[in-house]
Amino acid sequence: MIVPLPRVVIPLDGFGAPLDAPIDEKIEDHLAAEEYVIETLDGAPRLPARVTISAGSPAGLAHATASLAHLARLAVDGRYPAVRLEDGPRFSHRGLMLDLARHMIEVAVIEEIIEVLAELKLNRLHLHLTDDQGWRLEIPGWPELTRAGAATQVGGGTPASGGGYLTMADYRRLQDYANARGVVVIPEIDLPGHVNAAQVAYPALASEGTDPQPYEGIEVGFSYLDVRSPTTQAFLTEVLTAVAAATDGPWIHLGGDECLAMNPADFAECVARASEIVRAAGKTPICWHEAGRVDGLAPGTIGQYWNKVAPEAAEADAHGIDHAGRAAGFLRGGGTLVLSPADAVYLDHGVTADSPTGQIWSGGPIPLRRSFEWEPSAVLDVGEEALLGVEATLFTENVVGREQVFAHLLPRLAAVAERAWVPDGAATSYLEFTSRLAPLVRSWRERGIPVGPGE
Ligand code: TNX
Repeated sequence: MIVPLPRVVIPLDGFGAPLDAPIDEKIEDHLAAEEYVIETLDGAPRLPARVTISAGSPAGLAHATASLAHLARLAVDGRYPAVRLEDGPRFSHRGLMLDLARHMIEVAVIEEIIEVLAELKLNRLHLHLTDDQGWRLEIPGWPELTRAGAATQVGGGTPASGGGYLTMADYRRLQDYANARGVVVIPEIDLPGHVNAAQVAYPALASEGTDPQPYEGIEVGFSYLDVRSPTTQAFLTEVLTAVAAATDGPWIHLGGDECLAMNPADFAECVARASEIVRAAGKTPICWHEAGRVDGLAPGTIGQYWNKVAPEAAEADAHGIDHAGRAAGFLRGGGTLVLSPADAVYLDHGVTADSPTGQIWSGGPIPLRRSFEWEPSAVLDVGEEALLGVEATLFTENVVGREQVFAHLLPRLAAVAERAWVPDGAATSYLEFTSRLAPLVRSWRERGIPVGPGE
């Protein structure tokens, strides 16, 4: 069978339709938006061979089409397996975060990644666009952000190889490309920490007496906005409003992570204000889980949890952070949670201990099996209704260029897609998963898509 595993698979009695059989598509009201049904039966001798697809919306039809392509890889003698699939997702948010800030990822490569997302029925692309080492989105009225702020990257930027950014036209084109494949883009402007590149562009964003310098290292947590600077106030309003206006989807990610040098009251004031600006612009804010302690967050702000599958207690954390407690803060404000447990879905980690580009900070390398064998409802002590979904991340301090990007993503992203789509009760064995994955890995390789190690 295919990846992710469909909810119901019914073998049909008879031959499967030939791969060139016509496909009948229809939208049916009784199905939820992302649900679909496929039948691949050759009606011979009474009826002509055909494949039928019904779905609750165009998104469901796109999932059905992806499933049909997977089924075609299981063909014998030029025929689909004869099956009826009845399918739909566990979670509505099934995503991948790409870090363009530490190292820019070319638009053409992002488009290739979007194809893979659609193939795995992942429907959110979160772009981490700003960090200490680079600012990667053109903002009207703030030209220095992408002039000075985009010239750097981890390990040294030059005009030929380093930095870079998305113009507003690139951002438009990427969203069109994603929308056409059922993927919603979520931009992240990381604040009030991770702002060194913005401060190099506009030093008035930093506290008086500091002199921001371009940063190409990989330490985190040192920079923060001066919440009392009038430039910061204008920056928050104008940048977030411009990003909201340029974004089709309903979400804007505000970061809120690893802000270790700012005093907690200023942090709270800044994040709360940013969340209100996003809400006033008609969007729903998302923040990394540390921001869950902020009382004034806009109602409905979504939290993204990045600590481990088994949350570290405050006493065990280097900065005394109660990770699960912070995440719970979003639920009190009427929000939900996206789960990105680092030791399962942080795909910047190596697959094996000897990976030259892999991180290990969450406790070691992350083999495919680790990305597959975890249960979302067991991470935090919250009910299923509190979980919006699951998102893999690819931070790029050490991951550079198409080859390394894909080698980190694949095949582990398929395991994350499985956790985001398939209900726990249907969880299957790792061995069974790898047998479903094999034809897809073969197909990626045939299409020239780099795939990393599987174990
Ligand atoms: C943590 S988890 C980060 C990033 C790093 C990443 C490296 C989180 C919200 N922030 O700043 O790039 O680890 O794995």
